[in-house]
Amino acid sequence: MFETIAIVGATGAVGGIIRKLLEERKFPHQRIKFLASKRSAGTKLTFGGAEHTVEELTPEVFADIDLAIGSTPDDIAKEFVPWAKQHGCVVVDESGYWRMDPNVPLVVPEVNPDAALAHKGVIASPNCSTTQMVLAMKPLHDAGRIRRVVVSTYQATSGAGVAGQRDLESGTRAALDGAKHDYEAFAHPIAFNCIPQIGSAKHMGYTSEEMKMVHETHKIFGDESIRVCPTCVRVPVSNCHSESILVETEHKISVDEARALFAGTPGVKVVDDLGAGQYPMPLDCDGDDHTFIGRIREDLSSDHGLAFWCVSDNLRKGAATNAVQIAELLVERGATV
Ligand code: 2RA
Repeated sequence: MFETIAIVGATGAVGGIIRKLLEERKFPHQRIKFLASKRSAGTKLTFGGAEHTVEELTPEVFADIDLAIGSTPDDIAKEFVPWAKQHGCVVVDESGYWRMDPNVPLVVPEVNPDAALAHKGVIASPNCSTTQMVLAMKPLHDAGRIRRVVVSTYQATSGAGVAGQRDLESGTRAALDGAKHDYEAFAHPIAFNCIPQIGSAKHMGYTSEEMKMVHETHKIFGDESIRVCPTCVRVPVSNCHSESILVETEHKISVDEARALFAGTPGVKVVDDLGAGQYPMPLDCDGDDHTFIGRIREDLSSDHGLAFWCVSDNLRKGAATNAVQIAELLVERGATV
């Protein structure tokens, strides 16, 4: 068990969900601390029926913390993780900063749990768009070895933070009223629109968000031969990312086999009855820790291809839930120091 645990970025949207999950899932601990920037220090939060005061994130605060779960911007994670490590505190980090560091395992507990056990003080949780995709890929890769993935994402505004969700609401209201709206989180209107750019231009016409899906998938599966072609799009949805995924496997997997494989995968729920209008949709998956899969069908354009639709709550499994599951894994496997 970790005696003293902490949430870094405790006042943010994901930090709030981490707090709720630790409480709901009765994460074992004796003491808990809530850390945030100087600006948010002093905020009162409730946990386990008691009121807690948020403390400022400083190097010294880690002196008596055994496990920290961090959800902060990359520049903050770059700074605080070495402070924690110096004090022997294990960090599960939700930011993008440490994910591709060769000394830091990148973990989705249902996919590569063993990687977490080899940690050197820091374990990273993947980007939300990668997490739900690799969870869906895992049973197919085990059964038929995935060679190629073509994925198009339909990413919710919550992926751009609370300001993104605010932009969707106020931008939609303004558009309906014929009023002008200055967007905070997006470079283009998100109301009644789709924006085919998430992140910055990065590599050969692909964005940083798209290249995360490529590199993080390779790292999680430990297999750089899987070819990934992503297109990431921001859509006017408040929460839950959707993905249209096409995989090509070395050994053919039928639709029935795929449905059974998905149904037997922890963390996955199949909702797949086109005739009855049943398939995963963001509004139905909001607040749920599962990754939902539907529209499972054979690829009409190749012999070993399988197409499906995948929806997951990007703030939960795509962020908070995955981080808490990593921490639970460390406790279960006794890898607490
Ligand atoms: C997004 N994936 O949706 C990002 C958040 N990490 O913008």
